Amino acid sequence: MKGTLTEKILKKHLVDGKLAPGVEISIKIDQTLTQDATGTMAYLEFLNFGLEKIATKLSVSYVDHNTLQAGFENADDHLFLQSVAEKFGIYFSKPGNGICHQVHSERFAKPGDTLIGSDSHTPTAGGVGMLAIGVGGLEVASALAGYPYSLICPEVIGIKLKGKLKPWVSAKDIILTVLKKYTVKGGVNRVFEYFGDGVKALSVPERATITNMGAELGATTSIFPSDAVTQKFLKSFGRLKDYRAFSADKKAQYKEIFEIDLAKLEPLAAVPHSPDAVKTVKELKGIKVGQVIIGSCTNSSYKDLMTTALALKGKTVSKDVSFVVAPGSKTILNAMIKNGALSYFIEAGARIVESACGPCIGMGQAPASGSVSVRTFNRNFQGRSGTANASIYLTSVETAVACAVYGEFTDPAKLGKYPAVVSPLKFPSDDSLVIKPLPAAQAKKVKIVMGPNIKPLPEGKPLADALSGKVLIKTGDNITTDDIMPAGAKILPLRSNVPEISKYVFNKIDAGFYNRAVKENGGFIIGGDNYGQGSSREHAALAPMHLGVKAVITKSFARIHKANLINFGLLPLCFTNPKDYDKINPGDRLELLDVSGCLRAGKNILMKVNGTLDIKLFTQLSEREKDIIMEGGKINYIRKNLKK
Ligand code: MIC
Ligand code: SF4
Repeated sequence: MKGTLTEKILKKHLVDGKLAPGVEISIKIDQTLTQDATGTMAYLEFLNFGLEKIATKLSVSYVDHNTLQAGFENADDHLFLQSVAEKFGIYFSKPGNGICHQVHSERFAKPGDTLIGSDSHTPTAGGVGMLAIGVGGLEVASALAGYPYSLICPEVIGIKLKGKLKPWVSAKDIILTVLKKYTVKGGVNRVFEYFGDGVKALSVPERATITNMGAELGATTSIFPSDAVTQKFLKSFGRLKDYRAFSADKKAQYKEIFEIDLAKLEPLAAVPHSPDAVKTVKELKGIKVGQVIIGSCTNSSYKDLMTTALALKGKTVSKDVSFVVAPGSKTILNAMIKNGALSYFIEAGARIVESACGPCIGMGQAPASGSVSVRTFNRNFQGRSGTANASIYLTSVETAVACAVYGEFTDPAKLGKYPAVVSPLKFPSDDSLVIKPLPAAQAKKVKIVMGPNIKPLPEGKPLADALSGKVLIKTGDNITTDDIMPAGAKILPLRSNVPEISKYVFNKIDAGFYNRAVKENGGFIIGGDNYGQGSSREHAALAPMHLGVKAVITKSFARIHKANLINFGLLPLCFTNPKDYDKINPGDRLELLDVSGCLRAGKNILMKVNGTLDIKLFTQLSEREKDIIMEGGKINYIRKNLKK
């Protein structure tokens, strides 16, 4: 990794460990971000430490996920988040201001600095040259309390971009190309670093589209250099002072290099139900489309929206398509009102929704039964849209507009001349939905507001020496945290209430799970490869823990979910021989003996299945992680350290 951007930033922030891929290191965190759906837990966790103020240089609390207020729950959460932000010196971005990642890039991201965020798409800020990592809320709470962030030192993969994209082909097609090659599990403990002459031709929002969807590789993060393009971007948001030039050495050493000739790319789409199931738009030609949505933290920048608006100018959306636009931030929405482009949407027949995550997380706009929805988002996991039997395709805005106009998959080049979008030299700055940190004396007086839906965190119990129980569920490969702990308009408002949200664990793939877990007083989860990919939601660990799940045994884990399991005292175990996965069935009785002894000694753990068969399990944990598991989770562990 010598000479890479990643090495440079890690070196500057290293607190503990050696920069050697595969070993645990700890780094200083400059900035944090949270969003409301994970933020309430993160701040409840922070409050647990009993501190008076935050220790980071800059922290921001966004409200962008739970903005549909069908009951009191979400509004109560917003007030809780605002009061915590005001009390502890955190910026607060109110509902309607925009999607956390889009706003963070525009207003706060700083080249060369570190950021962790309780949302898996935090790497979006890598478009500005920041080392930005998605984590569980408890990691953010710890960073707010001044603790360094620990991670496996990543390998660095170089993605060399050569040449220039053709008209109607865009940044989304670049990241889909990378996803096709590396797949949803190809990025674990890796950073994807972009370089080459093709980088110059990409604006910051285009770079951010790529680093954003790098999350779907399961990567630690993705990053672009900071150059004249970055400087122009920061200047347009009045932040020239945050600019610093920053690039990898000419002879930077990458683990491997994947070269992409941009001129050879063509419009692509991820087909149901995985972001790495990539096909060309040509292959999909003629598939009828019922809904098209432009938005999400992947593709709702000024460039995205202007390209859409100009491509639509004078055209009308197909009568059989519901066309929805969710601008990424209020700043962009306002810029489009001021330059008149918003009316192109209106005249073409678009439905404009709030600047928020909205349909991306199943908060409204669920498609019709069995229909096809084309979205510019980053995830098309089955059921995430709110309609289990809908087919969700992920594309660029260019392809999405073509689908909207023609009502079926169509090569966007058919739309005519490619619109040339020039970003404004200066965006209007508008702080009407941002609350800045208060002066200390005022902050001290703020009272934390907690509505009735905000329930205390469940307490972790120290690790027992013997674990026994039944197999509650056996899943296949690539199970997402959306499968484990679904989101959507009905379940998301329960994010601050673990006992209530626990009723929905695995609900979409196994409706009987909750009752079984309660009847059996907990038990085990068996998973395949890449278990827990996707979202950073801690609830996918917290809720199973609340239901008495004792350990999760898989072929392999996704990075953030594994850390979340550890943070809540749940043992992440793997089969020493992956074929043993086939020997276990739902309902089998499992017994694990001398668990802590084996853990400490770094030995395999022996598991008895139905009292007869012996299976060997292992776990890869650092000494720090072992301590956390022994204590029953990171909150107990930090409390103990604070006492010391
Ligand atoms: C997502 O895109 O899945 C989310 C919703 O933004 C999640 C966070 C969450 O579950 O609250 C993520 O990506 O981490
Ligand atoms: Fe929001 Fe979707 Fe981005 Fe997650 S992926 S932060 S839900 S817009």
